Amino acid sequence: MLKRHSNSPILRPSDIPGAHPLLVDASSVFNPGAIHFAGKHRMVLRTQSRSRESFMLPAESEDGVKFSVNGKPIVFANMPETPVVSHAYDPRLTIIDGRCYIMFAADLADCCTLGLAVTDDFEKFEFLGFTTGTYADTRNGVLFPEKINGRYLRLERPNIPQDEGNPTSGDIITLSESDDLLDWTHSANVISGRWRYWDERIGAGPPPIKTKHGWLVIYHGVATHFASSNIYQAGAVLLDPDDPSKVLARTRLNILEPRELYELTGQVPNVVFPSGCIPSEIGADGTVPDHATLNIYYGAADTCIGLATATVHEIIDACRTPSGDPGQPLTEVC
Ligand code: BMA
Repeated sequence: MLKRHSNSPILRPSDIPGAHPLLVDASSVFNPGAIHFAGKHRMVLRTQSRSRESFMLPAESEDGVKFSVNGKPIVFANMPETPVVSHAYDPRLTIIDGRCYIMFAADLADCCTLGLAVTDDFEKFEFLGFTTGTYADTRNGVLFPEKINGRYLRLERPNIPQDEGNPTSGDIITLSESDDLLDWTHSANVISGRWRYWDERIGAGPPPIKTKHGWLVIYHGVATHFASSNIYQAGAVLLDPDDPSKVLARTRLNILEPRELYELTGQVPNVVFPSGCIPSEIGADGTVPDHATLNIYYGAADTCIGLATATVHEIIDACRTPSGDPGQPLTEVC
């Protein structure tokens, strides 16, 4: 349902400047955070060197398609030496009160936690802390761009232990609340994975988009029941504008699945992983209008970055039709 941009993939490992010796001939660039900030389209890229170490790089663009990448990895001011973070990755960007916050996954010795950083200019980045809260092991944290009922909100995906040797994952996207963006308390389960279908394991993608119909959340779903490999796909859910724990509609079909060669093959085959979204316009009331185009940036096969688009109207329509959950018996003959 999403349309791939004709320039997709818009960034490949060969686009990473070898400015830093560790990033000469980088192995991958994927799962970017994206935002329009200070007059430009901006991304924070997840990139891996040939040592498979993870780095974040800033990138900027005038048109949202052609990005120039700053080859110097982001060094977060005030980042403590302990606990030791083996990988910091999958940044999600949200503007709150004019500042750009970066929430990212941080692999520690025995769990994954969510780190929080902030920038005002995409040159200096300050680490604010590892967030704490109900879930010690959690990932795919995304901040809402405003307080609701006086509190900050985020979606997150608590990790549950998987089969030994497999990466941690989970099948519930939850809503948490906070007064300071650092300490979070669970407030509700929002959606669960739908076993046997496209979105068995799930996690929020880009931060929620405010529309006049509600909060539009693009998420990833993983089908785990194929023998050869898991398939990472994208879907969407519409949440109540005043109480985002309430689901108004959810796509029964995925809206993007791996089909192009750069999505089917790479470091991890069969992956589209949406993580950034930039609307073509935002109305005076702060909502993204129905006719606005969403640029959706996604990691493809954990190797490069794809761009796909749709209007708000098209994605909300896909949340509503066809209705129901996968597996529901057909009641009409078409
Ligand atoms: C998830 C995360 C993502 C990654 C995806 C596919 O569990 O690790 O960063 O893109 O798997 O490998």
